[in-house]
Amino acid sequence: MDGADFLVVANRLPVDLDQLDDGTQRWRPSPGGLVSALEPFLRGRHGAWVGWPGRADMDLAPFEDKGLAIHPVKLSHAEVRDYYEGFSNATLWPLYHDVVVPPVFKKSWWDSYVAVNQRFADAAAAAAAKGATVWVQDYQLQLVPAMLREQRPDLRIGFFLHIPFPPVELFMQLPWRTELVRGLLGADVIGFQMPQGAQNFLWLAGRLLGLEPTKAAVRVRNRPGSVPFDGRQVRVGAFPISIDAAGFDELAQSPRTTDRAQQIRSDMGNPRRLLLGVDRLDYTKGIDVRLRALRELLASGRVDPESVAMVQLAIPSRERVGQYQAMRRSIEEQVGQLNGDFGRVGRPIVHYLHQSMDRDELVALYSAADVMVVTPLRDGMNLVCKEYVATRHGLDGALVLSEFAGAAAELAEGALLVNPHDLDGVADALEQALTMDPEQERKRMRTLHRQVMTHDVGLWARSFLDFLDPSAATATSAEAV
Ligand code: GDG
Repeated sequence: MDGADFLVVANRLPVDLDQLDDGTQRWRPSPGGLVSALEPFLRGRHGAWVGWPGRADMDLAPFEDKGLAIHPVKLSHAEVRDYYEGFSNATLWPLYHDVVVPPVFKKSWWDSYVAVNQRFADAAAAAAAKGATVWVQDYQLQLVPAMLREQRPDLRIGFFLHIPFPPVELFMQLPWRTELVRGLLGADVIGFQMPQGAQNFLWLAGRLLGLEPTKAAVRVRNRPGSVPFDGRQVRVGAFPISIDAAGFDELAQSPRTTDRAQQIRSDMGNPRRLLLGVDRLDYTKGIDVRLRALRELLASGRVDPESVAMVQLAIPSRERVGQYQAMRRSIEEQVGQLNGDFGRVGRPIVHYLHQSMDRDELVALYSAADVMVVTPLRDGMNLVCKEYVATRHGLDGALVLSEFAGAAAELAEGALLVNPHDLDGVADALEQALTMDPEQERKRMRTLHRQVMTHDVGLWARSFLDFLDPSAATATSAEAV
């Protein structure tokens, strides 16, 4: 295989390896927002994706999948435990999400993180053509930019962080804070979801490495800051990610989806108002917050249990990390109590699903729901709320949204914003959403819908690549919204 001109380096590949009953294996596309966002850039040129196939100890040669070169990176069982479940998900994840649970600092996890980042960098260095553009994704791979630049100074290297970048006083807890900042500075462009994240990073580059970053406020998309480092000018900006809005809109309008949405409501006994939560089962998502607020409304008689039902889809996630096991037990206990106290035979209040769902069924659920409840304690962006909005072509439905989701900056006008730490406030907003008159709903949803439809994932990718690789960004600008 010749070297690739445009590479994505991410913890996971865009395909999953399935082990079939007869012992054979098969690659299955794992369609996600990132894959479809980057597809035009990857397929328009000689594209490649470097990532882990999702199973330990697999020796897999690079292969081609519909014109895209796939480079699997091997992780041992110990590395899945230490690099992935350990340093990525029990150290960095809680640290970057406002220490919602205490992060665990362990030197052996850090050592594994360094070793695995080096392996990803080596794989990318081997796969890239001269002068190629490489876009590294997310918190699992923050050392890759510097490791890659060391071997391949000819490359253009971008990095995007999907989760929040924490306040500086929290980041400073990390024993390996300077190494991480140095790792990121190997990139030409470092992207965050929010201006505040970019600002925090610039401050740390000054504090930890004695550099002199720009002082002007960072603004979204076209006004990044920068910091001189190692003879280069590193751009540091804010690029709020989004969804394939047109795709969700189209799917929601298909007769199959509208029929299925009706079926879902009727299976639930046609509740007057249907609430919906969709989250990975993660302690940052505030699933417990909304359940407590709903309980409060039912217990005080402000909401009649006969008039309301809720679907909570909790997608299984990181099930081997201890903090996730405890949280799952507590949420399932809350669901049980709500149904025990306020349900009746054939009519539970909360329909709790701990499973993944295909995209068609997910969109049917969005279409069926009157009120979408998104209450994270901290979230880099939150795509679920944007997906819900994109499916509301009829302009009905209400969105209750945490101020602590990145999406709140863009959706403040039409959503009912809540502070997830203020239980009374969440209960008030839920009640307001449940009783909102159709005219008010329409007005709010029109604003939300317009915002989401005009700020899709293509805009996100193009605005980042405008700085990293302008020729790639303009090559696909014909597909602009
Ligand atoms: C991280 C950041 C940031 C979920 N379950 C199913 C399913 N999904 C899809 C949703 C949505 C995505 O997964 C979840 O994205 P979120 O943004 O809500 O949350 P995280 O997984 O925490 O993502 C986050 C994001 O990265 C992007 O930068 O917004 O802040 O934490 O697209 O639809 N899709 C299907 N079945 C499921 O069961 N088909």
